[in-house]
Amino acid sequence: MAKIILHHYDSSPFSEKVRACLGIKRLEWLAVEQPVIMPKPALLPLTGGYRRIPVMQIGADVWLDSVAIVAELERRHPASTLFPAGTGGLATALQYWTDREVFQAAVGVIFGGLGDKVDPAFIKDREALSGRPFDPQAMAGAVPYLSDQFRAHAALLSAQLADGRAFLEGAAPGLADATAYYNLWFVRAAFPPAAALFADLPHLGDWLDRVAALGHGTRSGATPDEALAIAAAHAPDPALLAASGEHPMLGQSVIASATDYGRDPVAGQLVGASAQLFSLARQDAQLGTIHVHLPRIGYALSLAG
Ligand SMILES: N[C@@H](CCC(=O)N[C@@H](CS)C(=O)NCC(=O)O)C(=O)O
Repeated sequence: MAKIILHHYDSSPFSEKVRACLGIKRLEWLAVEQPVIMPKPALLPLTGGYRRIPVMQIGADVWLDSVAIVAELERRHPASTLFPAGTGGLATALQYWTDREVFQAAVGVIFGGLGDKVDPAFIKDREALSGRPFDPQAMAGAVPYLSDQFRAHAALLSAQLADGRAFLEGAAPGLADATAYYNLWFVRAAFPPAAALFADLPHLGDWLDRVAALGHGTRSGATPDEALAIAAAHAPDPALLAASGEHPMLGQSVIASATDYGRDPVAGQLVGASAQLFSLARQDAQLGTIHVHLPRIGYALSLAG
């Protein structure tokens, strides 16, 4: 059976969410290091243009976005469930809090704090990614407000842990922990002074240690070229297609793109659509047919041409 390949980089916070889920499930996986900024010549042939990280690949099937990745991990490896309290819908929805509101506060706190220490090439790249100015020195002005926001978000986690539970949903860890964890991990790793924002909140430090101790599963490495060769050697698995409900564009050539940032379009034939997932079939000159799976929430579909 083809192995789980995670295209990531170590400092990527959304990848840390996925790595924590791999840890909860104690899975074996191959890490492929991708660049932090464009160009990404060994990623785009797999995704069809999507540049964000993380991306999961299994054979010639590719999942975009951490939300689709963790859902697929749960579907194929239900043991050590990511939903220990049976809260699949709620824990999934929780990601739209952490991945947007909390993440944006973390970015401001980190890069506003770093100010003129941020690499100009990174700034230029992130401006292209967001289509907006990315100015760490200007962000510095918003740091007091964003620090306040970040602490208030973190205090919600502290409140959830107040009864002494080990993890957010009780005795066992799950997606709620992985997704609530990664922004605090990001702040601690990328701009340690800002960790003071939440260091005194009751229960939080012990919980962070417990989530970190879950680890990342069993990680080994592969090169980008090896990952591309694996895609070329496989055909997509039809059993993985988003189970078809009705969608007016099924069977047609479509373009999918994120609606927040990193909107680079992915073109393909819509071959599957479930309540939460789209599956697109695309042809790559070197790799052959690739199926790209992406979340419905936060991605817009339009007819090609
Ligand atoms: N909604 C996406 C967001 C992914 C995202 O913003 N990833 C960051 C890295 S953690 C990114 O791609 N930054 C630009 C880049 O790495 O090229 C997800 O959950 O995967």
